Amino acid sequence: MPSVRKVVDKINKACVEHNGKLKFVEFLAVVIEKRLEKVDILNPMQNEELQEIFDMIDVDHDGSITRDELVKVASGSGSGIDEKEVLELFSLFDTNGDGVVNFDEFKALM
Ligand SMILES: [Ca+2]
Ligand SMILES: [Ca+2]
Repeated sequence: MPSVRKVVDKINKACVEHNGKLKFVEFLAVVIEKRLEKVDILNPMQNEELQEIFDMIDVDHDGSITRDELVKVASGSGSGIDEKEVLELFSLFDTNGDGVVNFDEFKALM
């Protein structure tokens, strides 16, 4: 998926520009790298931290992340990711393909 690689570059650039304050964007980059490169994460995030990020994306707090929510948060994060790219990323998150990402799926990404 070469376009996803491009998204990772964008995200990494955004992280540098925002001085590492974009926790969610940083998380995205880690997950994508792991899924695409099959690398082990040296410092996986703790449950608490993951929950914090999950809640950030789960705007209506119904316990699952929809495409719309991810698009809203990702495109509002200053990362420069556009909607099409977010939708591509969504399929990496939604491992069982039911159209939403729950916390178990989210956790399993780490
Ligand atoms: Ca939700
Ligand atoms: Ca799912």
